[in-house]
Amino acid sequence: MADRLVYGTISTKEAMMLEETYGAHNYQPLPVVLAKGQGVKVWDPEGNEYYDFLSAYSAVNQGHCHPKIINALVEQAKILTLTSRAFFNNKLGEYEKFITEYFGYEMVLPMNTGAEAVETAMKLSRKWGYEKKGIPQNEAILVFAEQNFHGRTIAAVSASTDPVAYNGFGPFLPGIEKIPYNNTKALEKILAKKGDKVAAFIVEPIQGEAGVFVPDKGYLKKCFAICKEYNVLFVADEIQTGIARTGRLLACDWEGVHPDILILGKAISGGVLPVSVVFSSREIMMVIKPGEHGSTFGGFPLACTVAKAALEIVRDEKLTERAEKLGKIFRTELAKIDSPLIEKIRGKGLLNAIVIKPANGVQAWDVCVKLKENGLLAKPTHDHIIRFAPPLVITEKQLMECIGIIKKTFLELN
Ligand code: IF1
Repeated sequence: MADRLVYGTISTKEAMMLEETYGAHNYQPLPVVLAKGQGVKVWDPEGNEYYDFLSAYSAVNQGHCHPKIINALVEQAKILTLTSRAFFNNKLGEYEKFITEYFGYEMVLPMNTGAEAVETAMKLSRKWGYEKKGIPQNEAILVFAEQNFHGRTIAAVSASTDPVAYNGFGPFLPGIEKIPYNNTKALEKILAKKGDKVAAFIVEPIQGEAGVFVPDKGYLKKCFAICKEYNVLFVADEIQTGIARTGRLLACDWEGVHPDILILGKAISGGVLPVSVVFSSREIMMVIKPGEHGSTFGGFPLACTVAKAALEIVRDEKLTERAEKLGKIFRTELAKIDSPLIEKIRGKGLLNAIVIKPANGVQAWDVCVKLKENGLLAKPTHDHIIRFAPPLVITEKQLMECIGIIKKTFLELN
């Protein structure tokens, strides 16, 4: 490992010390410091090179610092960055037309982080429930799947079944019900019982944080049909699974499901700025009246410009097709690894995970530390599951090299 400073002025050791001393300890990062990123690769301050197999949790699908996105950012930043929504601007409407046509919706509400978009979808669903479905005021119910992840806000953690996410943050939101994931009978049961007051069922098409749980084929389609039967909105949180990650533009596309409300974030901007959106029909979206919802930066000119460039890359560089093709190769090759540490391999497109069976005192964390030493960055989720999600611009040659690194790592740990 090189140890002379190459990028920036802060060494790996110094960067870790500074974060440790001055930053909240709300994360336990892998012991690596990133100083530069380009495409599928990142470098630490000393110039050591790594393949990024996390992509900032699927926000960097277009690759780090994609020149087209960066150029769009820099050019717009010289002209106009933020206006607030107190005034119109010359970028928002053009972007809203582009992005609603791109994803096939009538209207869009622009926000910033994923959590804000989830909050927006929750508020929109509730208001639709009161104004269009006739649910008595303040009695709307939102149904979520257990083991979900929808962000870190009080509303999102009110829907969480992970004590690490909600412990110590109560009291929680009323009007939230949780049912088992990948279980259409559970949805049928709760809607049969309380459907008249349920405004929406909010679900991830694949549960990323839970450990890349891919539901049974037909789950989404069946849930959508049950929701329609009870006049309940089907809301898809595609913040992590969207934007080509699973081998379709949206994970819902695998089942031909068109969510009543669609939530996107992360890779909408290619990981350059926090950009999120909530899509819906005019009939649903128009229940939000002027002044009832928004945010300072929501849909700001810089974000509109960056997001448009980022989405054009997904289309022009055929990232969806690449994710499907390379994901199949990735899972096929991983399945050939003979290691007592590997319990299960699962995923869709280039959103994959290995479930680790701890052996000889080796945990998923140890595998990730060894992967790092071998030049590939991945991180465990929920102790024993390692998520592998490279930028979708990875070439087949690079993927094969990374599969070689993963095989070598497991051999070294066996
Ligand atoms: C962290 C997890 C992933 C998301 C889905 C909403 C949000 C996320 C499906 C909120 C965000 C991020 C958050 C980040 C790590 C990462 C994560 F491990 F936390 F759960 F990806 F799985 N819906 N996920 O995945 O979007 O507000 O973050 O923009 O909080 O540590 P956000």
